Amino acid sequence: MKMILAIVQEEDVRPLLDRLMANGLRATKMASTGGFLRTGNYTILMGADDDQVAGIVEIIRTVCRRRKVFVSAFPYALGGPESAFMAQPVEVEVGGAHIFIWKVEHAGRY
Ligand code: 2BA
Repeated sequence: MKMILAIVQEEDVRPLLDRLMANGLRATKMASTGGFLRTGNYTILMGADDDQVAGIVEIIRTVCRRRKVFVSAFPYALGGPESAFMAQPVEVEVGGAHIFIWKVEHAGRY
């Protein structure tokens, strides 16, 4: 068994869960926040059998889109308070999804 963790953007989370549920897969959605932009995203946790993993990754890859966002401040990323606001918005590409997969020793419902 594997644990799949996927960090996805807000716009993608609903269609992603719809697709996962339609395929009989299980998932948990948690609200999370990116360390760089400090904006909201979602972390999806999925416990899955080994032979389901490729299909899940393919669903995530298909549903989650890359987007360009403009940010006018990096309050934490660039250092001191003088860097909190920039004159020109900067374009940053966000998404589709960051996926981490690891082996599960044991899983069960108690
Ligand atoms: P954030 O950390 O808020 O990052 C948002 C976007 O800002 C990133 O999009 C990337 O395009 C850019 N970015 C992040 N760190 C940067 C840096 N040090 N310098 C320049 N640009 C930077 P994504 O790569 O699509 O990441 C989206 C979200 O996925 C991230 O939000 C974070 O919550 C999560 N994430 C990405 N890689 C991760 C990792 N290795 N471990 C844990 N979480 C990760």
